Amino acid sequence: MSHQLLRVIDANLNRSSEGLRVLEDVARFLLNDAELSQRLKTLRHDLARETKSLNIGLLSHRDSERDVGARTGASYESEAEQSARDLSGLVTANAKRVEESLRVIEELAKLPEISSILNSASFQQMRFALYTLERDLVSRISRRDKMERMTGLYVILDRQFLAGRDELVIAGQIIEGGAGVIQLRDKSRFYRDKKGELLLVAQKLKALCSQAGVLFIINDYLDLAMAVDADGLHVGQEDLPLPVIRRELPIDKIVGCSVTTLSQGKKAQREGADYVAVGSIFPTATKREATVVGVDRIKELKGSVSIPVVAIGGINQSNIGEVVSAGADAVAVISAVLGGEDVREAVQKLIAKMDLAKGECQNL
Ligand code: TZP
Ligand code: MG
Repeated sequence: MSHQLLRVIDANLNRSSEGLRVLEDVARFLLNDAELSQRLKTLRHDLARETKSLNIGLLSHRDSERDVGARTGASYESEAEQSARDLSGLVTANAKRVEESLRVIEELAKLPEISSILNSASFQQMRFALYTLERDLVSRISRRDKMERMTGLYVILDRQFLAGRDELVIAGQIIEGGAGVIQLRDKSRFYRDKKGELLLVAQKLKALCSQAGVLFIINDYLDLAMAVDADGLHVGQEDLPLPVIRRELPIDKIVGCSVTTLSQGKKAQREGADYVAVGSIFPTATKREATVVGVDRIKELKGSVSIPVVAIGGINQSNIGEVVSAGADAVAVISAVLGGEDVREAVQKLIAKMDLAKGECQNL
């Protein structure tokens, strides 16, 4: 094989393995994502295995001092792009670096003098694996910010609890009170058949929440969540399966899943849930048929999953402290906020109790 060809292959192998190492370390240390880092590690090992026989030849022909590219400082991004780069930009830049260099090797491996040493199809396979990994990494990063906001009070705006009150007015009071997440929930048959009306409500709520920096989640309806560009969708065990939802939703949206058991929690995480809602923690008149799981289930679930755990069901001012002390990342309520007259005050009081319990946990 010619000196020039070995130099091109050497440069592109270096680019791809370095880029892969950057991506792997992002997945491992910044995202704490075992599954993604394992996939990247496997790819890095595959690459090393494919090119092992060439190592000595490549090093013998390495001539970095006389590489004209090294002096021109060739880069994949403009200076403006580099300075504005966030984690997602860093992932994209490195993924592109790997994809492009794998493509160069893939093409060169078709030449007769190389085809007996390198298998072009293997490099093509690695390139395609990386396209998927790039998407999964960017998706993970863009959902991470929303997952981190899954703390504090999560108020479910259940339309059956409004008793004629206006959704937007009530949502405004919930926001003023300091809740960080609002979910729109409607279980009535009436609106299942009149989605257009629910859509209008959802659109207005989404605009209000975005403006206030509050996460807006839709319960049950994937189509509505997509139509109003909600931050996420919440589903139960009998709704559309998580893998289907994950496939349909844009990659930056989160999905929450209701669970009662640890195995449901682990399964939800494995299938792509960004948070789980565990309950019913206490008996509740809002959902009489719900299984009551007790406060200990929160602690057990926290030990079994790494995604945020939201506690739900029968939580009010007198027991919210217990729920927070058990380790819940967020607390979801309906009647404790919508059941009374003063929504804003109810939210404030619940949050004050949560803060108190958190303070006590830290002092232990
Ligand atoms: N899922 C489990 S319990 C429950 C849901 C939707 C009801 C929560 O409402 P409340 O009034 O806060 O008990
Ligand atoms: Mg549901």
